Amino acid sequence: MKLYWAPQTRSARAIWMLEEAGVDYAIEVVDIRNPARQDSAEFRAASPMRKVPALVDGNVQMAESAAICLYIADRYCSGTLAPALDDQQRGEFLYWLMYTPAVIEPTMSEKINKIQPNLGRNGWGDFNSMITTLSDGIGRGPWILGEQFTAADVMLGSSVHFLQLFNMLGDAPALVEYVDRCRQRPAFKASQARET
Ligand SMILES: N[C@@H](CCC(=O)N[C@@H](CS)C(=O)NCC(=O)O)C(=O)O
Repeated sequence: MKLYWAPQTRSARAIWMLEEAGVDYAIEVVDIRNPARQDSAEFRAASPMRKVPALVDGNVQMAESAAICLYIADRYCSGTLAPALDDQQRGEFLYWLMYTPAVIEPTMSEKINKIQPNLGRNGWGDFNSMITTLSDGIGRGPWILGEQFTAADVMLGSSVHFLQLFNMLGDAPALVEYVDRCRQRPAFKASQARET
């Protein structure tokens, strides 16, 4: 398995997920900050938008961190890092897995760029509702589905990690405790060990 990765990006999520899954992988660094870079044909096939992370696993070529996390969980750890297809927690798992790209990231972007949310037109609510909904969802935890850590926690945990790094978390004790728990995981530490 090959992971296309760059430091200080969302591709840390994919390493975290691969480490949780315990599968072997190789890393290929993409120099995303160089606009003149020459991407390989394989990378462009896996990631048509030329963004990291991207994953190649045999004939499987794909990008998008949430999709990669779901792929790894279903393909290699079904029943542990993802509820099985017939598990009644599957729907809730998918909701939270998608919460990062569908709700957290758009609302973060609006807040950073001081864009007034258009609640009626846009599909992601507003930043404060996003934080409250996530805090309520995590509740007492320890993980978003309760006792079982899943790929949804990789996506949410990395998002809360970024929120805190960007000083955007505010007064959200449940999220501060949650991200502290995430940071204690050996797989999270392995993903951060590669950052420079
Ligand atoms: N929705 C994508 C976002 C990926 C993304 O934006 N990656 C950034 C780094 S964090 C990137 O590769 N930027 C380089 C570029 O756009 O050329 C995901 O979650 O994987």
